Amino acid sequence: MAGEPQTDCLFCKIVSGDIPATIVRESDTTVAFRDINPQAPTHVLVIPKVHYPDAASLAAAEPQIAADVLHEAGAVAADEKVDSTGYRIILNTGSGAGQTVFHAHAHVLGGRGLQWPPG
Ligand code: DGP
Repeated sequence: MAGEPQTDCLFCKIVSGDIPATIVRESDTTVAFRDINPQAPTHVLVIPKVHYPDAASLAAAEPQIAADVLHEAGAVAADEKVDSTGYRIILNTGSGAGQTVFHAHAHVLGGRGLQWPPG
């Protein structure tokens, strides 16, 4: 069923605690944890607890939870004190755009200069 945990999904296993992660925030609907391969001094992933393959499908099915992900991304930036210097929220969508884990997630990157356009 839509939104249900997937047995082969890495991020569902982080939500369930079967795979450890450095969790920095948690809400009723989201978990935020440090990326295993950080690309900036702050690099945190915010994921919904429900399983949808990308941000667009999450937003279509569960718009409030998609809003919760964005709210938590902003809260992470404030916790990490990168909100005053600027930070980036990234929603890679599709393998052609670099998405490698097909459970919706927002990257929160900050703590260094960020170029535009991104690569
Ligand atoms: P994306 O390329 O947008 O699908 O981002 C997936 C991110 O997930 C990537 O930056 C690396 C991160 N990642 C992959 N496996 C793990 C893991 O087991 N633990 C943590 N904390 N992050 C992971």
